[in-house]
Amino acid sequence: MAVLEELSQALINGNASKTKELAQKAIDEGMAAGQVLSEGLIVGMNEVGRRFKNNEFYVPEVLIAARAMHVGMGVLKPLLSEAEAASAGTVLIGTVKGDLHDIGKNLVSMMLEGAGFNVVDMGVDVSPEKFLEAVRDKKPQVVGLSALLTTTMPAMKTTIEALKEAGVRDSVKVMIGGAPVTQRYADEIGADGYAPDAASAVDVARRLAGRA
Ligand code: B1M
Repeated sequence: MAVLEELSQALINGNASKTKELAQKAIDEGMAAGQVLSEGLIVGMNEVGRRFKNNEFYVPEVLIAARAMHVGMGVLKPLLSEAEAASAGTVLIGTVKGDLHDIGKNLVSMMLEGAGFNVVDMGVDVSPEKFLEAVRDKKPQVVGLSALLTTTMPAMKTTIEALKEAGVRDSVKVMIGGAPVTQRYADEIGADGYAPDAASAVDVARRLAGRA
């Protein structure tokens, strides 16, 4: 089995030490960190998502796979960040209030860092007030909002409204994403950009930060 396929399988099996070992092996074999991420770890995580959806996997298996993903990402992160040293701008990113999903958001953060952005990661379950406070404090060019639940998508709208009410909406661009989110929803709530995946998030952030 090729190393990336083995890597995906180790992640699906939730074997964190094997995931770490294989991610390192792929790098040692000369593969680029971005390729190991997209063709190894993300492929594995997508399969985990598919099995969860079909009730072949339950929450514990998903959490164990998520831990393996985290460990694998630990190997790649410094290499992705090394790719471009100069800052392309600051992106403030977080998963919106009520939502605890962070795997996709972490991938987006890593890809942005790899593309030279200074990323301020606010974590999960971030309230509109916390986003507002951080916008005032960190003065980012772009604010990235992630949501994985249809029930938490409205928090994206509330966050944009909080920025508007505080008079800082015009000082930042807002980019949104997450599995249930669409371009149509972005237009509806007045976001400046939408990205369906981590790679396009980099292009959108570059455009919004005026670096495209
Ligand atoms: Co949850 N979960 N989950 N879950 N979970 C989903 C999202 C779900 C679709 C599963 C299902 O039912 N089929 C479903 C949502 C249904 C809906 O609302 N439509 C769901 C549910 C219902 C729940 C709970 C309510 C379950 C329960 O408790 N009954 C609960 C909610 C907890 C909460 O948040 N309050 C819950 C909990 C969990 C776990 C904790 C077990 C775990 C999260 C662990 C973690 O994140 N640390 C989990 C997971 C892992 C999933 C699935 C299986 C995988 C999500 C994931 O990580 N995908 C998911 C099923 C699925 O997606 N098939 C599911 C991989 C990741 C790389 O993709 O996050 O889409 P994604 O990110 C992509 C793009 O969307 C995009 O780029 C990323 C990389 O390409 N992107 C952005 C993401 N953010 C972006 C931001 C951007 C731009 C692009 O700009 C800022």
